[in-house]
Amino acid sequence: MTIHSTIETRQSTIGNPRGRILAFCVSGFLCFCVSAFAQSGGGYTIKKSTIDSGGGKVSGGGYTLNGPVGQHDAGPVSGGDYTLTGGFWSPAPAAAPDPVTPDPSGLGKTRFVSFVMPATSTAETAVRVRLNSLHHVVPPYSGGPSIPFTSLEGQSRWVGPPTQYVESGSNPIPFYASRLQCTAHYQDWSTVGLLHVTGSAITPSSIYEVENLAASCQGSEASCAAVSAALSIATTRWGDVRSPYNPPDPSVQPDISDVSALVDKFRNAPGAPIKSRAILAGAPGNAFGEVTHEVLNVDFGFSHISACVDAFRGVPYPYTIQACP
Ligand SMILES: [Ca+2]
Repeated sequence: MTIHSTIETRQSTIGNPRGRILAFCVSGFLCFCVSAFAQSGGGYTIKKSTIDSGGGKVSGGGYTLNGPVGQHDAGPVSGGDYTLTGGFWSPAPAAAPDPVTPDPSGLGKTRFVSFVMPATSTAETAVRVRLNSLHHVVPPYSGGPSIPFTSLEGQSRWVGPPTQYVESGSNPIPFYASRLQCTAHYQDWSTVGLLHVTGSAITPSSIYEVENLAASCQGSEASCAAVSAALSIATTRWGDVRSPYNPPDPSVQPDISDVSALVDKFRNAPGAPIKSRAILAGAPGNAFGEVTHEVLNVDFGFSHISACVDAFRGVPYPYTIQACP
């Protein structure tokens, strides 16, 4: 005959009128009750203590008792969308930071995702970009197949340190941009505001989710529960820099108005798209077509107009995504 039971004992403290008793009887045959009475006498004090683990098999006569005693693992345990904080004295779980919020312009971009960093706390956080849906082009490019990136879907990248740039030498409106990287980067983002993020993993016709992770996640980002709600951001079709945008518009883009918008940007005309929307070409010689510091730091060039004209002709997106180790 085998009887299973679990006994959990609690603290005993001076000042606590009586100790706690907790006993579970799994079988109907035997009930164990363990009492911990208040300890007092003389000048002695018994402080908080736990009984951890220490269970095992006890046999006698025809009986066997398998009994785990006390609790074993206190603290947070995560799985799927759930977090269990276990134990009598486990530490309080770290609060999730505030989420990033949408770019108030509401306008899509081809090679950037833009969002507003929360200004509510100066605590360090890291910003994760999940690659949910990559380069699913509808309708397809007329000049050839799109590069499939589906094998990278589900991966994440991290937002690197922000740098301030200007729209052009003659129009020094400042903006912040960051590049994606493979490792988490923690900092105080409270003064950044609107942030434009680029990288080889930001491709046209894609969907991303952006999350903000508390500093307590450092080193255990994959299982950490102190994560904000996610903001979903979609990129527009290759070369699509001015409304109408696909998506949500189902039309083939870019059209002639997109090419015209980039000519306006080249001329610094009023109403031209901002850099994060207008930049299409990557750094010369960069195999992944990365939009580097070098590209962001110079005035808008003709290479981006040329890329838009190619896209207008139906030429597919030419760049690939750099893998992380
Ligand atoms: Ca357009």
